[in-house]
Amino acid sequence: MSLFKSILASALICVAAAGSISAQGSYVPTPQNVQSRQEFDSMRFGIFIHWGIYSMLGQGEWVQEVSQIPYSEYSKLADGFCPSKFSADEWVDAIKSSGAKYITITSRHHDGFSMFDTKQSSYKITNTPFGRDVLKELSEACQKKGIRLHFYYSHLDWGRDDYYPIGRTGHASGRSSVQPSGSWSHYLSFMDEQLKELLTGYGPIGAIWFDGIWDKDEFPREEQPKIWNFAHQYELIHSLQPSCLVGNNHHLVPFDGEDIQIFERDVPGHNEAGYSADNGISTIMPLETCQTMNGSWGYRITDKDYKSTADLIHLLAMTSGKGANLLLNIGPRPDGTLPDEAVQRLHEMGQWLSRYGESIYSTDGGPTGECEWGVSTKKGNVLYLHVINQISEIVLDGMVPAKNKLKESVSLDGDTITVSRDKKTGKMTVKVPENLAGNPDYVIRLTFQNNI
Ligand code: FHN
Repeated sequence: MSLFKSILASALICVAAAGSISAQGSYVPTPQNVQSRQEFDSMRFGIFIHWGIYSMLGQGEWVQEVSQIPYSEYSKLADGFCPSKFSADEWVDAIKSSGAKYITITSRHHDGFSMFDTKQSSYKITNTPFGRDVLKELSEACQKKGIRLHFYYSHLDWGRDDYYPIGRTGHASGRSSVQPSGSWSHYLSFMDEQLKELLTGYGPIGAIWFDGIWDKDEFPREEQPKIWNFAHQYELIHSLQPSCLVGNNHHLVPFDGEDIQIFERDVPGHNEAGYSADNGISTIMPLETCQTMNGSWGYRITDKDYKSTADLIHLLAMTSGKGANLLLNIGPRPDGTLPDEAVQRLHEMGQWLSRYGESIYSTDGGPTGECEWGVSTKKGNVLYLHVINQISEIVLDGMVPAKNKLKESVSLDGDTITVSRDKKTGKMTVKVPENLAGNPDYVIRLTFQNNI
């Protein structure tokens, strides 16, 4: 992708908003939950961590399924898991240096291995030679260093007998094909007990991030809440920690009881990854886009296809322009370290955000939508134009009424920006300096007399 496509003509070709969703069912979030939604919405940038025993095979978190490894063999990886270089403090320092405000880590992925000291299963990190509870260490480091912690939690499980009937994946696990009595309700209770542990033993948790119900996609959307007992599960979470947000990466219109809408590998309104055909865009919930830093979620030893820092900054600007957070993924190595390429990008994003962060944090999506030249964000009486693709001028028509006077027009690099304005209509023509190559996102700040 060319980052600075030369666009000679001024343009206002913006992408139309996808179907918006402005109502939920009967769920009424508590005041603490509403406050937590607002805080989450102001953060704009978080880091996703996919880490588990699969990292030892270096082929991503789906290796058990993709390589059709039976559970009896795969589970032996646990006996060799010893990430001797893991340091929660080092992770949190590196992540904080990027300007990210929260971490979402896999507490249990589809392989069913718990990365915490659960009492509900012996298939867990404290039964490996490592013997340490990484979530505990991470929660302590996060609290000490002031960064919020979220837990990813898989609804799907490729190992347990009580995950029955099996869905569309996990058929090579070698599980009993005979239904153990009371199995599904047992599985639901198992998840409840684990969620109780996660929400009572690890300090304040910003969100539970569910994933995997699409494994049972033979059931229509309307039946999913009943199958997974969402009413009970979501209520359990909200009662244990009222400010804990519930998000579910089901790629569907959000269900009652959810607090965040998640988009996988696409900014809201796009569907390049193919997950967002049917989910609309909520106008009442905070939005979050998750994306990989290379092409993989879990550690893949051969995947060096890292997005450049400039591309990641574009992504952050694009998600912010849609009023969404970016949850950017890293797959740590089996020794517990973050890949060097990831650490470098964290550092570089932090450098960019330390200078331009005012145009990202605590902003809303701006009035332009997505345009050829980039996007806009806004905060109070300030409009930020994120010029990602070179253009000579930007025309803003019908966005800020003429009576709202323009007080200042500068770039965040300190350049004065020429704006001509039609006194009657308020239509503005913003002159963009030439030769922006080298700056991944040239930010123009337009300050008005009143809120926009
Ligand atoms: O199957 C998972 C995948 O491993 C990964 O966790 C991503 C992250 O969004 N979610 C699922 C696919 O939708």
